[in-house]
Order: sequence, then structure tokens, then C-alpha cells
Amino acid sequence: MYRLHYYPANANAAPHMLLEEIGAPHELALVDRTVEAQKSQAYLRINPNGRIPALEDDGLVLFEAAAIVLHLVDRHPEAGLAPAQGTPERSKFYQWLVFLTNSLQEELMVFQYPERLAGGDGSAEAVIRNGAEQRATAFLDIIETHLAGNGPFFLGDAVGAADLYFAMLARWARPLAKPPRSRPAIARLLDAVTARPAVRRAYAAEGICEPIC
Ligand SMILES: N[C@@H](CCC(=O)N[C@@H](CS)C(=O)NCC(=O)O)C(=O)O
Repeated sequence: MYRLHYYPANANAAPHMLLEEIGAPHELALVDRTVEAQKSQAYLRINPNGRIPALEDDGLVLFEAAAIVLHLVDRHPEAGLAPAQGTPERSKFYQWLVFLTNSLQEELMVFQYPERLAGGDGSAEAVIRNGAEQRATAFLDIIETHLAGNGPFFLGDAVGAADLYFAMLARWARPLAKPPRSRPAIARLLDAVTARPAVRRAYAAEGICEPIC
């Protein structure tokens, strides 16, 4: 059985939605950020980065949400959450997933925690936060243009792992001056994803019942 280390609506949400979509038996292990449990010796043995999530799959321990997502789609091809390996569609799936995790997610992290880069300089914090917001906004605009021409989902007509991953990030991006839902094609994707029972189950299990994103 899979064991997902999580904290509500953290980067575990995408792997969690996938587990629910797949219907794979899994258990949740809370990493209590209110007491910095992600930096505890016990958790650092699971993820030496001290960050959430991590997935245990028998003897295999994985960190990095996107790597966990790729592991799950490979282990469960029958769930149809990613195109077949070796196809151009699969390559596009890699492109969008890596763009989401490497570009949008990282910029949202900087937007949320500018003090981590500011070295105690309050004015630098505002500059960093503003720069991250501009870059995240530009990335969302790129996604909007793509979805408007090629949607409703990242890879066309079928919902997949990249859409679930994006829904997780869209929740984090709500505080941006131009939030994700202010763009029509993104709003259409988010409506479709958040209506899915598996997605609602995942968030409900994490204690999130308000609008997901
Ligand atoms: N690139 C990592 C980022 C994970 C990450 O930053 N997780 C956040 C929660 S969303 C976390 O653990 N923050 C606590 C900390 O940095 O101490 C991933 O996608 O798994």
C-alpha cells in the first residue's frame, strides 16, 4: 500500500489526486508543519530536503511531487492519466509537467516566501515578491494561451496528470493580483478538474472543503 506524507493542500495534493483517480489503496501520514515536523530527524530520513511530500511504495521512498506523479502514472498506465510512452503526446506531457513544477511552482514558492531569499532585508523582500508575481503571471498567461487554443485540458480533450498538478498550483496562486481563474480557459479547466469526485475526495481527506481553487 502507498503511504503519502502530507500536509493539507501542500505539494502532496497532486500525488494525492492521482492516487484517488487511480483508485490505488493508500494511507496518509500527516507531517505537522505547525510543529516543523518536516524538519524532524524522523522525517529527514524520508526526505532529506525537509519538504513535503514524500511517497513510500514498499521499499521505495520518493520525494519531489512531480517525480511521484511520474512514478504513479508509470505504475498505473491503465488509469489513462498520461499518454502512452514513446508517443509525441507523452513528450508534451513531460514538457507541461516540467514547466509546471520547474517554472510556475518555483515562482509561486518565491512569491509566498520571499524572506527566504531576502537575507533579512525587508525592502529586498518586496522586490523579490513583486518579481516572482510578475514571472508567475507571465507563466499563467502562457498556459491560458495554450489552453484557449488546444484545451480544454493541457493535452486536449482528456483530463490527465498535468491538469491535476496545475489545479494544485492554481490554489496557491489565488493571492496573485491576477489570479488564475480570471482567465477563461484556465477557469474552464479548473471547473472541470474540481468537479471530479476523486479530486474532491483527495482534498476532503486533507480537510479542505472550501472551494479548492
Ligand atoms: N519541489 C518540491 C517542493 C516541496 C515543497 O516546497 N513543499 C513545501 C510545502 S508545499 C514544504 O514542505 N515546505 C516546508 C518547508 O520548506 O519547510 C516538490 O515539488 O515536492
